[in-house]
Amino acid sequence: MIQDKKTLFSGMQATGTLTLGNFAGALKNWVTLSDQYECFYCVVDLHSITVRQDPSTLRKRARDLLTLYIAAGLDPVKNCIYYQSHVSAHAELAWILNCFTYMGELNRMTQYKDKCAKHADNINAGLFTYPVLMAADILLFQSDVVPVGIDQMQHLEITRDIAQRFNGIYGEVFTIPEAYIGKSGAKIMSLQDPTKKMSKSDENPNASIYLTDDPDTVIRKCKRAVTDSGNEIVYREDKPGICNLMDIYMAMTGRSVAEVEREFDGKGYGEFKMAVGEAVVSVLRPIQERAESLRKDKAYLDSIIKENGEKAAYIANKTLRKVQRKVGFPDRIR
Ligand code: ATP
Ligand code: LTN
Repeated sequence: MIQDKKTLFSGMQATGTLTLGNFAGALKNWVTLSDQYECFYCVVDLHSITVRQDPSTLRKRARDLLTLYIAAGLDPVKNCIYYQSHVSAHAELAWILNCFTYMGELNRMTQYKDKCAKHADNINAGLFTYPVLMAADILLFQSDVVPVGIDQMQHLEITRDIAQRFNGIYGEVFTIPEAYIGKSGAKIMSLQDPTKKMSKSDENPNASIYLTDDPDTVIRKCKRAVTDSGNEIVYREDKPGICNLMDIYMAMTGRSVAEVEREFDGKGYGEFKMAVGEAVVSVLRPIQERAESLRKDKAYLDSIIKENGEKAAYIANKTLRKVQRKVGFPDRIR
């Protein structure tokens, strides 16, 4: 098979309900890019257990996440949407790459430091080697591009370093991937504290808009969003609350800073917040409706899960076998 398209890989953890940050920073771009690339969209459930999870909740969230990928507009026939835990090559390559990654490199990861501070009672080895598993995800598929939010840039850098190190020893085994960061929405901040990233694991439900929020909830959260003193809608460093709402509005409507400033020239915060809320509702509503009908079609979802899992495993195993041969593991006897 001659493949003329480049390869795209990305994933999300099934650790909670997706937020507008996940949508604006990642999922929205996945949909935009999906026609141009051969795409793999993974529900990274192996990563999820680096933080303690309730088993039945994790299983449900993983299925909800996979459903949302499709509901957001990813065609599961053209794109390979699957569970990481169904493809054992992820864990196998991660082990090998662990042996090509230095403690010092992992020690510098800011997400690791943040998670340690947040989960001081469970600083496990998986949390530490999390970026190596992420590198394995990406490198297994010889990915060219990885669309993520800005917070994942450091993990992309270490992935490139590991791949280059491996290639330096064994020859051109891995494609060196590039991050893709969208023009708007790459870092949506908390609605309650615009200096902090909007995160699905934030305890305060008013800090995040969830993709499952109904219209009234979305509007209420936007109205209550913390804003700055003054009343102008301008994109300026001393106005982090307004900048964040503008980022959300731009990500939802595709408009530029200048267009938004012009649109709300002379208007107050109240009117602007209402417009942001309405823009979010109009994007979320169709996704929620599609998710609702998909959830009812159990047999369809199951068939997608099975077929895509098998396809991902087939492709991933090709890279894994090559790596195993390179490092000197014995050939399989057929
Ligand atoms: P958690 O709170 O469990 O750490 P999270 O909300 O940070 O999760 P992830 O699963 O780590 O979400 O991230 C999934 C994708 O969403 C990644 O590409 C990440 O960069 C992106 N993303 C997460 N939060 C934001 C945000 N606030 N703004 C933009 N992109 C984001
Ligand atoms: N660490 C990522 C999730 C993730 C990922 C990946 C993203 C795991 N493996 C591979 C892109 C490509 C996060 O968003 N927290």
